[in-house]
Amino acid sequence: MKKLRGKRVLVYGLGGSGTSACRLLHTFGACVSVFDDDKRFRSLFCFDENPLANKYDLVVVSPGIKVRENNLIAGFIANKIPVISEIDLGSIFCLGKLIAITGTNGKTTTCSLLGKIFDEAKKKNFVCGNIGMPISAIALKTDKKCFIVCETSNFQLELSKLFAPDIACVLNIEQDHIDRHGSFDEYKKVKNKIFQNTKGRKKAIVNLDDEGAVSLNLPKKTQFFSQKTLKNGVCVKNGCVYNGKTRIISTGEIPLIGEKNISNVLAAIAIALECKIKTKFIRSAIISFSPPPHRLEFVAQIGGVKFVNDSKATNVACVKMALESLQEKSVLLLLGGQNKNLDFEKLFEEKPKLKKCLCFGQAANEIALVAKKYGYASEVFSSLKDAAFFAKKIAVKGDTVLLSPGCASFDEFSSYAVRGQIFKEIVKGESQT
Ligand code: UMA
Repeated sequence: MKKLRGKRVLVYGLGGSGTSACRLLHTFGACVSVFDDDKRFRSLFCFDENPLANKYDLVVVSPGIKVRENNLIAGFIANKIPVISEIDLGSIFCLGKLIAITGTNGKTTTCSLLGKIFDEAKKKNFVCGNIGMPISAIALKTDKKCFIVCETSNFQLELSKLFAPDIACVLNIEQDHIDRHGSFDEYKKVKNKIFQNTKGRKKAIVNLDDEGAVSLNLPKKTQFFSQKTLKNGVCVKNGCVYNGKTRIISTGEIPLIGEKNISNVLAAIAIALECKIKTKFIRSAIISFSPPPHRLEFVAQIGGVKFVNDSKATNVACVKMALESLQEKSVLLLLGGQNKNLDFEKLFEEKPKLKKCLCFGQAANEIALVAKKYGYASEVFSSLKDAAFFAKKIAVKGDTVLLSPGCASFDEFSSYAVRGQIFKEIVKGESQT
């Protein structure tokens, strides 16, 4: 696979991953053509209008390409052309220790914390993948001594065959991306691909407390971490994190909100220890860690009303987690966006403490109907802006206005980050109606 000189390779999808893949392939002498369903790319000199008519040696697919019912991909496979994912391509050129972290929620937090632990220990590292930096973009900067922390999404795993992390970690599995995969079973099957090449000295590290993660087809020698006491491995005992008999840190020193975040920290610790990082560096990195934005991010307290931005909560499980973690009594919850065929009953059937649901965007009516079924008051808005301004108007002292949408942002915004930013601007009065 590494011999690419003179090979005819098609890159499908020209976002950040696709363009980085093109550069990498070009560096190794491949003859690169490109295809994108967005016809604006047609003017590129290497754009192939009819890729099925040409005999490619290899096709590299970007994560955003939906594989199910995609005639082009089905055509390549039928023509026996090898089809791989962008993480396959990038990872085979990476030197050093490759660490893949997946899970429905908490991936970015765990990867960022692990990167910080390596920084603290002065170990060269790259934090890449779904977090934003394609692995193909950093592959050639790696060396034998470095660590590559790859946030790994289902979209990246779906077509992967060659991705073979030295450490593969699963944080948790909940319902997500059902619109793309068709069913929860299929979603889990794709998640399981993180272990498809885990053999020999390669390690699997898994959250023992998460039913979904444990239900995967785990490699024999999987190493677990848990918030309950374990004989071996990273766990919590009497309010402190231990690795076997060695005390690492008190849970009170962890500057992250919520139980799920404790599990994310345990994962980062277990991986760091596996990479032989000293406890003192792990500890200092955790204590000084600030979580990435848009995750239960405190925005402001105005007139006794607390505003929290959790725009990264793009699935129902994440909204549940936000409400459990905050434990506020009077919440105005902003929910909505583009539903991924997720089941909102799972949120309301547990009777969360909510004052009102303010539902916005494409999924607003659908969510409001479910809320009503469970006896919750709700209002429907066409946009996040309208919902947020309304929340500001009706909130009274003691309320918490929480944006934890449970949906993708793409009906209204280019990303969850833009959605969170706009919410913050509205809260701070920097955005007008
Ligand atoms: N395209 C098609 N056909 C399609 C779909 C897309 O041709 O059916 C084309 C688009 O016209 C566009 C290109 O593909 O030109 C976009 O490719 P892409 O969506 O793979 O975009 P990238 O910029 O490469 O971003 C991807 C990830 N995007 C997705 O998985 C949707 C980014 O994750 C990731 O940060 C980046 O690679 C670097 O590795 C984003 C994401 O939303 C943040 N991830 C999902 C999530 O976290 O829930 C999985």
